[in-house]
Amino acid sequence: MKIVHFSDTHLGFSDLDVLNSNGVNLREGDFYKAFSDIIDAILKIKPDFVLHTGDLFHRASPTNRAITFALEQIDRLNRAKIPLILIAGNHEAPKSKALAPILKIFDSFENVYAAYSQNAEIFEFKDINFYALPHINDEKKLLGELDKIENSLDLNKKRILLMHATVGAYYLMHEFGEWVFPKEREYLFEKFDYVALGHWHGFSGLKKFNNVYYAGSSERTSSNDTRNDKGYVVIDLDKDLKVRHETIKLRKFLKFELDAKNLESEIKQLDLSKIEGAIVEAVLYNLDINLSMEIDNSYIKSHFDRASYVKIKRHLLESKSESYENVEAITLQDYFLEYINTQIEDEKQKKRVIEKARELFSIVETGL
Ligand SMILES: [Mn+2]
Repeated sequence: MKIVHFSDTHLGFSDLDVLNSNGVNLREGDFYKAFSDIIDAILKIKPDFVLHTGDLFHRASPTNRAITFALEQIDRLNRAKIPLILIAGNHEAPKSKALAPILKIFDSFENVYAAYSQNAEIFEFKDINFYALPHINDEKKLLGELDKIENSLDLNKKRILLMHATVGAYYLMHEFGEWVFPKEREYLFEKFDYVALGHWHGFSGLKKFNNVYYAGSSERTSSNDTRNDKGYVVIDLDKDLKVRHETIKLRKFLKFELDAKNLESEIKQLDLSKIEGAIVEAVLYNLDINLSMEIDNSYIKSHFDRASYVKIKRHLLESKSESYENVEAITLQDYFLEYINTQIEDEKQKKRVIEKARELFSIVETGL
C-alpha cells in the first residue's frame, strides 16, 4: 500500500511587493506552483491514498483565486479516483462559530474525505482506517476527540493518525492557536502504522518514534526559512514502514553579505551564476551612518537585475547607530543649538547666533 503525505501548502499566502508575469503576487504564484507540482507528482505515483495534514489554505477566508485554484487542483486527484484525506490546520480553522469552515468546499468531491468540523472523524476503508483529528480551538474538546479516536481503534486494519500539532517543544511555530500535543499521550503513537503530522514546516521524522513524521510545507512562508528540501513524503506500508521524502524545485533564496567599506570590489567578486529569478537579500555590513547615506539602494539593486526581488539590509556599526538615534530623539532646534555650541568659539558671537536661532525657530514653530 502506497500513500503520499503532504502538508502546509498555505494557498493564498502572499509576500513581497512584486508581481509575476500573470499579474499575481510573485510569492502567491510560487505557492500555487509548488502545489500543482506536487499534484503532478502524485498523479504519476498513483498512490492508494493521499494525506494532507492541514493549512491547505493560509487563511480561514481565502481569496477567490486561492479557492478556485484549490478546487481545480483537488479535482485532478478526485477525477483520478485517488482518495484524499484532509484535516483543517490552525491557519484555516475558523476563529469563530460565525464563519463556515472553508474545507467544506470539498463536500461534493466523491474522493475527498475532509475533517474540518470541531470533531475527530474516522474514515474507514477496506484494509485501512484514517483517524483524522483537525485543529480544534477548544483544547479540552480536542483532548476529548483524541479519547474518542483511542477508543475506536480497529486493530484488524492498518491505522493512520492525522494531526496538526506541535509534538515536542522543538516543533513550536510560535503561532496563534497552535496545539502542543500532551507528552503523556505520546504512547498513542505506537498504536498506529503511521502518524501523519502537519504544522512544522520542515520534513522531519521524530527521533523518539519510528512512525511519526512531519511532511513539512510545500514552500517557504518566510525568508528566514532557508530550507531547500520542500516537497512530499512517499510511504510504503506493505511490510515494514518505508518513508521517503521527495523534494520539488523552489525559487531560489540567495543571501549576499557585502562589506560596505570595500563595496566595489565586493560586488565584482559576487557569484551571480544562480541569480536568475531568485529572491535576493543583500546585507551591507561595516557601515557607518555617513557611508550609508552615500550608498544608494538603486546602485546595489542594479547589480542584481536578473533577480526577481532584491531586499537590502543595512547593518549599521553599533556605536554610530546609537549616536544617530540620539540625534533623532531630540528636536531639530536642540540639535541645531548644540551644533552652534560646538562650532562657534567666541562666547559673545555664540550668544548672538543662539538668540537669533531661537527667534527663527519660534517663528517656524508658531507658523507666523
Ligand atoms: Mn502551517
